[in-house]
Amino acid sequence: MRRGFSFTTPSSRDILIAVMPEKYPFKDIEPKWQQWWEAHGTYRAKDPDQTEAAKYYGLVEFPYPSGEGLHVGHPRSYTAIDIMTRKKRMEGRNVLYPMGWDAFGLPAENFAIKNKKHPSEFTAKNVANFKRQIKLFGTGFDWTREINTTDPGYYRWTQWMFIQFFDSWYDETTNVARPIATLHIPEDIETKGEIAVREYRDSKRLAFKSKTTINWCPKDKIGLANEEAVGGICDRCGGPVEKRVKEQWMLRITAYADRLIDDLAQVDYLEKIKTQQINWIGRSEGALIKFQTTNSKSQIHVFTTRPDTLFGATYMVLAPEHQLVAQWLEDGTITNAKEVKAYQTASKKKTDIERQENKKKTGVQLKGVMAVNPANEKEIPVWIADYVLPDYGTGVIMAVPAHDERDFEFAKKFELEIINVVQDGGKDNPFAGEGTAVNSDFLDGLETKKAKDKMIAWLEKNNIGERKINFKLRDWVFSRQRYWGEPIPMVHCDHCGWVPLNDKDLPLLLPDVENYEPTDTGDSPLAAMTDWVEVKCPICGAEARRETDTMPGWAGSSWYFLRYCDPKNTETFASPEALKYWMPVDLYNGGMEHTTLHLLYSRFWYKFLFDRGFVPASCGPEPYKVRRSHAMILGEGGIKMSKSKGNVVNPDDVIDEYGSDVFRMYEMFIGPYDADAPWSTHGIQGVKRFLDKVWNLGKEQIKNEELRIKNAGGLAASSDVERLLHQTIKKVGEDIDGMHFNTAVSQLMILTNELTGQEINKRDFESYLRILAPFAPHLTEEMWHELGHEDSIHQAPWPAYDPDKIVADVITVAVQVNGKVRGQVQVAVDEQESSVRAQAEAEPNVKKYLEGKTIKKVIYVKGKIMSFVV
Ligand code: ANZ
Ligand code: ZN
Repeated sequence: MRRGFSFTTPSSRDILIAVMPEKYPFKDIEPKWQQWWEAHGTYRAKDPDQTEAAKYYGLVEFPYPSGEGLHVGHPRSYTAIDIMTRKKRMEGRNVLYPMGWDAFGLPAENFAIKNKKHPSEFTAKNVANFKRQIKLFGTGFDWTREINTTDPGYYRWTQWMFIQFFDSWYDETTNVARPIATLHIPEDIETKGEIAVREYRDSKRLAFKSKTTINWCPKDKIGLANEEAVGGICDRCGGPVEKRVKEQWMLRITAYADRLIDDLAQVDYLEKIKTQQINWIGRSEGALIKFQTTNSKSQIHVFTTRPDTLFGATYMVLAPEHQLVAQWLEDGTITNAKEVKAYQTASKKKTDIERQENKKKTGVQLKGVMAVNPANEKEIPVWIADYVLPDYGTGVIMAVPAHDERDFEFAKKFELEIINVVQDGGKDNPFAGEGTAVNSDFLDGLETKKAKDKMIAWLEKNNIGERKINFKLRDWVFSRQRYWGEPIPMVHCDHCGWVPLNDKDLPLLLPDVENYEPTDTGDSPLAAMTDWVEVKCPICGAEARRETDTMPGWAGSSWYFLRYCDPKNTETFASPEALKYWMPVDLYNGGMEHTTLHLLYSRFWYKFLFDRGFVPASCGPEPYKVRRSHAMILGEGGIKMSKSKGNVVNPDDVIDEYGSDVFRMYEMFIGPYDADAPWSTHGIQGVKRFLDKVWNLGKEQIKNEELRIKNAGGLAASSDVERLLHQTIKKVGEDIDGMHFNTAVSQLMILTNELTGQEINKRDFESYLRILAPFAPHLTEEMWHELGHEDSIHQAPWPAYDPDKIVADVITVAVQVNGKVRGQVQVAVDEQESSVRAQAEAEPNVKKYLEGKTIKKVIYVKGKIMSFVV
């Protein structure tokens, strides 16, 4: 292997090299240092008992190891957080920057179905490829902490955590999850006997079975969470989603809805991330109102955000699939059954989005039943219409056509009564949203907010309604009828109901099956494995059956950041000591596409573990202190990279041609970190030239034999260069902390140009290398060792800048009042106008001329004159 430089007696060849600019020889250098770092454990995080240093935990979302390998978009965030964690390490922090694999998922399963091979085979191959690629990037991950969600040593804990959810209920009075054993059983339930008690407990658990209408993809044969079926379109295949009723495991994330909103105040997330989370949770304040019905004993409950408009409710609308409709069809209350059933069938075929748009208002009145408006005792008709969704609020609305647009259109079409109950006085908008209540008896004259409160008080007093907060957030469907997921560690016994496995029986391994195909009945392939399914009940020993659903793809990623803290622990998912030291995560980077699902799920999961004391209280209630988001790298010309467009840039090719340091540096230089940026061959060549320049600059400095004997305080470079160096140390440091990587790189380019051809002392040259090191770790490591160091540059201290050496040049600005010079002020060259003005106004002589006068006009000629007209 060729050495980068040589301090031995120069041969004629060396002299030649010294005068001819070289290309940065990345092929020799980069693999060498990658191996060296691995052998020396350069990026290994120390366990808390091995260090006194403060920690820094940087995290990037771990990838799903797909068959395609990494995309040039992946290393953008890996490199960004790599740079930040490298700087923290140089600042003396004990850094944890880990990587792993979120490896359960559909592609591996589809591969298994197609090839009749175990999905783990495919997964292992992809993981190896991803790892090879990531190592090429030179990212400083601590590979000794690598995790894989499909590893039984990992999913054992995912299963254990599921059992803890099952073993918990949510105490709303204290707002924490508690062991189910602490749940108070009401007396009337107690007296009903054991089964009633069990059902009561089961109804309160945080993991519970529930019959729900689920989104069913007929093509993938899989139940989807609401968030995977947005707009009625399957997230996986893009096909239409149907509704099906199925018994599924659910996690009660809704119990945490308020805390998931409120605790956002404690964390530093991008504002758009907070907004998306808040909107997804969708908190609405209003009231639950109970309407009596004629010809039926049933009441109709509605959720409304506008209880103040109750006097204007002239009809009601149920979602076609509402349970009351089925009940009334069955008991014969409904007299136009045929028409009603036809409408139900038709609406099943529409997606949620189509239903909400409901361009042509459709609906059918339920003949044979009327509702009674509790405010004025008027009988009002009851309809079904698909603009009312079954899974929001109570699935029923009180229609107030005067103040709700959709109700208005519906009422117009079907000639239903419209009563105006809010008047804002404007004649252009007689149907106001908010304003003063009218035609509303005891509410008349009140503004909306007061009217709402008064109505709610009235409802509560008369026992016909109550204040109610409603959320868009649904409980988390935690069942999949697929093979390649964590088996749910539950057994159903006819005597004991749902029983969790004992700890000693974990992990419950995913058994080998012959056929990976889901069944047409919707059950997972595990259901066909009689031997596996039939077990003895862990409590009573009777014949029982295992759960055959597996966990959803989001399970393993909901707590992986905890496992990195202590990945090899076999006694617990992570020791309290490790958690106390490492948690919370200092910086978490990931895609905006994970804001509403993964981020919400993992915050919920963490809060639950925190409530139950499995995460020490000192870690705090939030897992991530800071959340940032990277943007996309687009194809050349700004179009999204995609296989079909043939514009996908493969990182392997880029590294082969330019090396890792150029690749890393280019990805940081490509544009502001939070903005999408197009890949550019021209751009990467510019960065390549820059690193060649750095290489030659370094070579010259090192060639200078004197450098070796110059001590740190020796010959100083010119003061201009020195100022620029210190300014650069400051700017690069601040830019890294603020994630302005592109401007840090430009500043390094400016400095490199300035240094080229200059004689620099060793100390300054080393400072230069050290601030470059996070961006170009290989090149700088090579030079660092050539300078005689034996330790890694990545463990050398981050250089400090000298504030005295970076003072910007000062200029004098004349201050005029009404055209006459009255004074002058000294300001920095790039001083902001507002600051110059403040200093000018404070100048004692100027102040005399301004006092007691009104400034009519201010003109600033940058760097020259500040002129006031009074
Ligand atoms: C009466 C009313 C009068 C309403 C008025 C609005 C305006 P957000 O803010 O999104 O929570 N609603 C309730 N459940 C529904 C369902 N399942 N499908 C469709 N619409 C439903 O919206 C709450 C409002 O959405 C509720 O308040 C209800 O209409 C409607 F001038 O009740 B409102
Ligand atoms: Zn049993």
